[in-house]
Amino acid sequence: IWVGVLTWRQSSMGATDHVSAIVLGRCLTYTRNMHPELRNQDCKKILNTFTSAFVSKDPCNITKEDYQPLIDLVTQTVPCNKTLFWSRSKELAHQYSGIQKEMFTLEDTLLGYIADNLVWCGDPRTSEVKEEFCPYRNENCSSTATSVFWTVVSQKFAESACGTVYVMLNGSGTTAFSKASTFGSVEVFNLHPDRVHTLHAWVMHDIGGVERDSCLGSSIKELKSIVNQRNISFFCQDDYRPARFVQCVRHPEHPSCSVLM
Ligand code: AVW
Repeated sequence: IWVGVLTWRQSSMGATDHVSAIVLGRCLTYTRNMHPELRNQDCKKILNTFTSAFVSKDPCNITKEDYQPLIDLVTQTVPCNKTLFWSRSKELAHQYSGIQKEMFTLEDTLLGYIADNLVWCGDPRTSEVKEEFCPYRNENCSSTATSVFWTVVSQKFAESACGTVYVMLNGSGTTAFSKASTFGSVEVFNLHPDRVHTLHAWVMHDIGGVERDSCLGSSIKELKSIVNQRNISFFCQDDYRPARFVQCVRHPEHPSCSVLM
């Protein structure tokens, strides 16, 4: 049934070729190889539930409810104190969680893993995954299949977090914290204060790059105030050493990478 979905072509608008095959393959890799404790998950069913959320629908008006069956189907618990959010720091966050294997970014969970970096959508005129292209998200097309997916899974990821949670932020961009980001608009507001007692922020700076923002900057003050208002404690650390050492792999000679620093 899903063979028809395999005919995606790379397009100027950036739809991913072979989304269904990739999703199925990643699901099998994750549940059979990386996390055998999830080996009972039915990857074909996960794929069908995933595609049902958006096929035959207007690619600009996907709703959170469209993805609810997928969210209900795939339940995975991340251990307390092991959740790592990120904003503008995806690559480093993934490198860090790839080494510190007990930490989970969203993309280290099954739902995040199957969709990482893919672009997909449907078309009301067919029951197949759309070929050629997917519309970009903009003011006339605010709820794309891809963007709504990340909002929904991010919300669920934050809701189920517990203990101390962590966020890796980028101090080399304009602002380390942005209220417009998924972290700032979805995840922060879906932490449950009865389960999450502390948010720990790591503001990382590119080695040899500019330091535009830091724990002392106004964007982090804003984050602290939002978090404290929600009765969650807040701590911030610039250039958290274990993550800095990951950056040091590419810059071993930099002074900040010396053990004496
Ligand atoms: P951003 P956000 N693959 O760097 O705080 C493709 O400003 O907004 O960080 N696209 C993705 C993925 C992914 N794996 N993840 C998010 N996106 C989209 C999820 C999404 O629309 C994680 F748990 C997002 O707004 C992080 O804690 C944008 O790409 C948090 O959300 C990345 O923008 C990162 O989102």
